[in-house]
Order: sequence, then structure tokens, then C-alpha cells
Amino acid sequence: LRILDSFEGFKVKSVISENSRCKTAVIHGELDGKDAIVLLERKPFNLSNVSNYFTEETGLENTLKNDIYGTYDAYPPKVENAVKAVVIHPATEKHVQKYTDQERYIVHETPSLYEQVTLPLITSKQFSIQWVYNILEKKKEADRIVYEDTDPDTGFILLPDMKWDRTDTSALYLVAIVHKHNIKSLRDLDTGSLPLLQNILKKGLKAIQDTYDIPASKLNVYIHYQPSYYHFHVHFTNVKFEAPGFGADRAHLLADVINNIQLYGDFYKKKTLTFLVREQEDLYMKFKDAGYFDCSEEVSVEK
Ligand code: M7G
Repeated sequence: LRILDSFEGFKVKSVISENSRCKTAVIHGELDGKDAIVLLERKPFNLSNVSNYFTEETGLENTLKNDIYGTYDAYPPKVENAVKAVVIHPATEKHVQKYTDQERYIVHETPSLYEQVTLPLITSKQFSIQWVYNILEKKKEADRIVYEDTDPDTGFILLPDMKWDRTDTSALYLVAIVHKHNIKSLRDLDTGSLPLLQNILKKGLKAIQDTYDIPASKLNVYIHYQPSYYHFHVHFTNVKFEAPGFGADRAHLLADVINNIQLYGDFYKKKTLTFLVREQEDLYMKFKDAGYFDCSEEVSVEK
């Protein structure tokens, strides 16, 4: 689990996903004989120092000139060229699958499908959450903590998400990880969870206002269903930023979740929850094996 200082020895196996609009690509490779996943992302412009781009150090290659219109390939100084790279190494088969572009299917998960199909899978087979425990036990990322409430029942640690470079606040992305164990996901929330949820919303928003001067009205605060990691956590992102995973197929706004529980108590135990599954995912296989996609109309209306 060493920290890399170059990609020396890295062997590219394949490009497993690519998004030209987001300027991202995911590469599956091998390092030290073990699988590795690298998420590459072009960084946003450093606008606090925008004049750095406009010097003789930025070479220009003309690609078109028509009347007053010119297009160029520009080569800014090296420091402005950095590409963000998230490296997962050694990566498991599940990581390769998670980041590979693949067909997606909608599932309407009734409470009984949750009990019969989803729950047995997430209790037996899921991504390791060692990284979460490392944060909660202050073994890793302790110097990045933005705010902590240490209460064992309602407390949490708020810190920058791995996906955020911590410089550009218009792409601000923080995650609040609860101290309490055994809340796997949205499905486990009920009236007993209200003090925890309200505490995260109130104190998380205040900490972001105090630290980054971003008000509550400029933040999306939400929970993923299904999450990748089944230890309860909440996402805080700048509304300016189209965060991956902020879609109706995955994101549940924390304020709405609180209100649904206030109104209906065990709402998330009874609700049919909709999400996307990807073809290579274990969950897709399980729903397929259970015959869900053969007769999804019938199954999805089951109470
Ligand atoms: P999720 O909804 O369970 O899964 O969110 P997703 O990755 O499919 O969205 C987990 C969140 O935790 C994501 O936004 C990850 O980027 C973030 N995350 C994952 N890991 C392994 C780490 C980590 O080691 N450190 C930090 N700070 N964030 C992480």
C-alpha cells in the first residue's frame, strides 16, 4: 500500500470508461503484478492565477484562422497541466467492475425484494469499508477533518471526499461519515434516526459555512441508494458542480429524507426504492437470477 511518486512499472491493460464531456477516463492496469484502477480527470482552471496562462511560456499552435476567428491548441506551463489521478491499488475484481462502462437497468426495489435479494447480498458481499474505519479511528486523513461531532449516537466526521482536490470550492465535495455502526443505508432509517440526520444536516451545513463561506442554499446534501459502501454517510456538494451520482436514480436529499420520516415514520421500510444496476454488478445478477427482469412489471408492483 505504498505511496507512488511516478507511474514507473505501470502496465496499461485497457481503458474501461471514458467521458469526453467530463474530461475523465478510467484505466485498468497492473502495478507490481497486481491489478490497479486509475481515475484520470483534467483539473479545473486555476482562476485565482489566471494570468499564468497568458505569458510567453504558453505555446500556441494554430488550428484554424478565418477572418477574426482563430482556434489554437494551447500548451500552458507544466504546473497548470496537472491531471488528477485517483489510484486504487491493489484493485479487486469488484473495483474493476464498478468503474467499467456497462449497460444499466432500472430496478424498483420493493421491501420484500430488499429482504430477499438485496439484503443477503450486502450482508455477505460488499466493498471493504476499512477506509471508513481508518477515518473514524483517525488512522488516516485525520489532518483533513473539517468538523467532528464525537457523540457515539448522533456524531460524525465531515471531511473532503476523495474525489475533490480541495482547492476549487465551486466543485466542493465533502462527506459526513457517522460514528454509529450498523446503519447500512437509507433502508435502515426510521424515526430513531432523526436526531442523527438532523444533527448531520445542521452541523454539517454550519461547518461548511464557517470553513468555506458557502451558505446552505448553495449546497446539495444527499444520500446515495444504493451506496457503494454500506456504512452510513452523507454527501455535501456545491450546487454549481454536477457531481457524479447526483441523479434521480441515486440521490435522496437529506432534507426530504428527514421530512418523509417525520411524516410517515417507517417510510423507508415500506417504500419501493428505484435505482440503477449495472450489468456486471452482483446486484444485477441477483435480481436477474430472481427472475426480476423476466417479469419486472409484475414484480415491481408487488406490495
Ligand atoms: P457511495 O455513495 O457509498 O459510493 O459514496 P460511490 O463511490 O459509488 O459514490 C462513498 C463516497 O466516499 C464517494 O463519494 C467516494 O468518492 C468517497 N470515498 C471513497 N473512498 C474509498 C474514500 C477515501 O478513502 N477517502 C475519502 N475521503 N473519501 C472516499
